[in-house]
Amino acid sequence: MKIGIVCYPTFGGSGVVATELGLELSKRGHEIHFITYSQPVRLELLSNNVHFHEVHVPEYPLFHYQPYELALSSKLVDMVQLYGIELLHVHYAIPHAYAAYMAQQMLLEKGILIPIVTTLHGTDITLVGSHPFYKPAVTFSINKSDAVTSVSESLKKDTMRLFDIKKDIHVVPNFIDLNKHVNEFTDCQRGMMAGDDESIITHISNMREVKQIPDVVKIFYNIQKELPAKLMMVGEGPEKEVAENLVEELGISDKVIFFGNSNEIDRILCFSDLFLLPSQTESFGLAALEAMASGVPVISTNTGGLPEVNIDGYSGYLSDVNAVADMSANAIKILKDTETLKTFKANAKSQSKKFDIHNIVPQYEAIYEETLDKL
Ligand code: GMT
Repeated sequence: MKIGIVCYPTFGGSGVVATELGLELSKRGHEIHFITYSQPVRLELLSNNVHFHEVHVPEYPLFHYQPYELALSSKLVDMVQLYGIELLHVHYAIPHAYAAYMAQQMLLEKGILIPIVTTLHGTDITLVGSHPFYKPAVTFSINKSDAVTSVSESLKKDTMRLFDIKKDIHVVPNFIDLNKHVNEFTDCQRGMMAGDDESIITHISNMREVKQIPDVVKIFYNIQKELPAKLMMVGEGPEKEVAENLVEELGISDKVIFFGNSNEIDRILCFSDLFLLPSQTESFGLAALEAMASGVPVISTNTGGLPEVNIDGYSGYLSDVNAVADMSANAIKILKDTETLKTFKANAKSQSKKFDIHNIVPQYEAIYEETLDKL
């Protein structure tokens, strides 16, 4: 199939999933066209089967806001015609599903029928999408998509509860390429980051408010009072400064490393002992799955899709949002005993196998085929 993928090209989970999906589909013989405003961060290699088409939004002083949806829908129309793309898979409803629908209508005028598969990722539904400003457009775009998928059962329920949805929503969980998470480094160069007796705790996110960044620091503060430890903070976002200030205030600057955005997530996870994800909400928690695939147990909240990914008392622990004391106690429970840590690490790895890319990508292929057959 010739598939056009529209996504946010950033470090955010939806962009990562879209990119990894495109790359795997290309390995399975499909021709993939990424159409977005810059080359997706995890898309390092372009090939015969993987193309990238940049959406330019010309600056015009009359426009207070430059119209990205308009530029995207025009680009979709052009690329579909030029490359004979047969199906559009858009990740994140806003504004991608909306722009794709406009492109579909323009192409129809030219006698070309192109189906749209929309994947809902979370914040497009739970945070931004349900805002009264966007709700009518999001509801319309979802209902007009030819097929709709969501990354967890929990997100499907939220979508049905928050919007007037007439479509069936297929749950296709996020996935992981386990081969990429084989730890290649004999000692992961762990010695560069921490002493032999120190546990390494990691948090990776785009550091927005929903990630409860102060809770990450507070949990670590409690841990390091009980056992020697270092905290690796990976990512960039508005709450990073809040975390830096809190770290300073708590007097633990020598124990916390801020990495910024990184393309070496596998390497950082390789030397990590525990992953913290105390989010307010999380439709899936791809970062937690990536940690587990590297054999890193997860201390997370029990909201959204997290209980579908992290199993309480097995691959890590789940607590209520803001339950800092509980999350700290659970973290210490795992870390303070070598045998317990070893068991949780093995369990985390084993749980991640449920989300093996080779089992999940065929589910998308089946949806594409079914959608094309219905035309
Ligand atoms: O959570 C983020 O920081 C990025 C965000 C996004 O919109 O790309 O992630 C959402 O989609 C990911 C991929 O499906 C999920 O793993 C995340 O749980 C989800 N984030 C939230 O629901 C807050």
